[in-house]
Amino acid sequence: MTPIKDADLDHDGIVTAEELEAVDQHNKIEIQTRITVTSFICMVIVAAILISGVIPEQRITALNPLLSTLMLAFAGIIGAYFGMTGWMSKK
Ligand SMILES: [Ca+2]
Repeated sequence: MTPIKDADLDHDGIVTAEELEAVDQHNKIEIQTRITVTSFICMVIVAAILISGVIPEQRITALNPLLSTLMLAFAGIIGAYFGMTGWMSKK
């Protein structure tokens, strides 16, 4: 999970258009993977905080619509990632 910084993949001193395109594609997928992993970690952290009892139940009830939307957004990011990678591997 590391972006490529040096676009000269075969180390011949010349950066071709194909190498640039390959590095761009790789870095794009890496960033999407990071966003997805971060979304999953945030989902787990939010769920853990809600279960832990640190926040009073009244506040959780008041924030219910916001929390539902947040969890749905995280799940949407994760679902879109898997859908997109599956679709891209078929291409
Ligand atoms: Ca090269």
